[in-house]
Amino acid sequence: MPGNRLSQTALAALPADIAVPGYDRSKVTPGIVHLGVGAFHRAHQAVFVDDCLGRGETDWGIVAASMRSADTRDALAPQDNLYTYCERNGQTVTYRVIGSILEILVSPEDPSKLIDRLSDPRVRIVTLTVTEKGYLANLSERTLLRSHPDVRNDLDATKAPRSIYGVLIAAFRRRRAEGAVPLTLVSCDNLPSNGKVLNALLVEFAGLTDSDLAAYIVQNVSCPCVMVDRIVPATTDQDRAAVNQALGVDDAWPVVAEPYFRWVIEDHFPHGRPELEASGVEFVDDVEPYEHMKLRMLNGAHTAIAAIGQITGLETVADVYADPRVRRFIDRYWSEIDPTLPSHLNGATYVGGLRQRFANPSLRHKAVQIASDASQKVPQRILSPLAELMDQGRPHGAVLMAAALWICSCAARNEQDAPIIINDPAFNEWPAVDQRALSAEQVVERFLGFDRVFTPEWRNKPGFAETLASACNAINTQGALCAIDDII
Ligand code: CS2
Repeated sequence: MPGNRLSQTALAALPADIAVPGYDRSKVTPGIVHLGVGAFHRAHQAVFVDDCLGRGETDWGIVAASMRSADTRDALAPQDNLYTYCERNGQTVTYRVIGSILEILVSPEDPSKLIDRLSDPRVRIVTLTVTEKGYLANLSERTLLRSHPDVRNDLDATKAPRSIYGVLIAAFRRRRAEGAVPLTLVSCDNLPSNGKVLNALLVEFAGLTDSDLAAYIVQNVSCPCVMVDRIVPATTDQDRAAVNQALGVDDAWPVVAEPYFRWVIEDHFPHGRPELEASGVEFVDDVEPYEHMKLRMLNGAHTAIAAIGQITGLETVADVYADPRVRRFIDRYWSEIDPTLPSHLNGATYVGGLRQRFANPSLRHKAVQIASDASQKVPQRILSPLAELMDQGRPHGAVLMAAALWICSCAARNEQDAPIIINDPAFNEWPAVDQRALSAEQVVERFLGFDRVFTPEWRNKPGFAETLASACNAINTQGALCAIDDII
């Protein structure tokens, strides 16, 4: 019966169908520092690194760091940083204990410890999953939010760093002084051209205080772009109970994911990398086409589905997607997006897969989770293909409707009159709009002034505000599910 904790010594007694690390973890040395140790990292990159360690590449262990809370460290440290990766596809469930994370640090507790690890000459790669907001940037313009308190704090060398820039810059300074190879930085966040964006922001940050270091980064630091794909819902208490039942010991924080994954990486690793190909990771010259396809097809549709869930009160992606009106609408959405994608990628096969992935009822991927930080997701997922479609005079009714759904999902109450939970700090900093007290035209006018989402070009597009307001009006008067059906 569960009661004991998962740990290195508990591994030998786990049931035979639970896969465990087949390598000697005490011989693994750190080669990667990961910033942002959330569920996605633990169900994606850390699993493939675990494969590499199992194949004998023992110099690529991960030192993971949280840039904010101590939760993951507190859950995993008592279990030797082991955790269960649970893969769910309908009724089929598999469990595997992952051993690739050697240590977890909590940056705010002691940033100097993280800088020590980042300066370790054995470490050659830094991967990041800090989410869109972790870049402290105006992402449409690829510029730093220079007045953000964390940026201002980190520009002052006498203060303990808080952001990714503060710790990375301190590490680069040390590595350069000590003659260690520069790090390769791999952003695994859902941003278009993630590597280029990270590089530009880091150089901008360095240039504000140390132009020599900025030049060193430009010349020496490789930031390959990557596309990551795997649906990883937040772990629930039910998930924990099921995992603990299967293991016979307690794992305080397992991760649950779908079987599907993709990791496409530009192969620019001047200081070495693990042989991830053997796990199905793809190395290519140019990631942009893959990234476009995934961000616009999967993430764009996800954001639209999440908004429908927020407005209607339907809880999960599978719940929303079970409605035939939503499936028709999302099919239309994908067919509108398709002409914006590179023709050499097989969009039809990807869409076929997405239909199954969104319908997977065993994942319980909550709308509120995907809707979090939506103001930082909508520009690259929805508005940028929308702008292309409008400029090219192509059909775009469903994509425009997705933008309207997001606006209507930022209301105080849903169609069931229950409060809508909005986890979006950037949005919450913006003056509140009481959607019930205003007309759709007035609401849209206010939203078009939210320039972290709508750049000035949107305000100048003839007829755009009116069409968007009429879509919002349809959602508010007919209900979201009828309004999306109406445009088909
Ligand atoms: C989701 C993504 O929460 C979100 O914004 O759209 O996390 C999505 O599940 C992954 O990108 C799938 O690869």
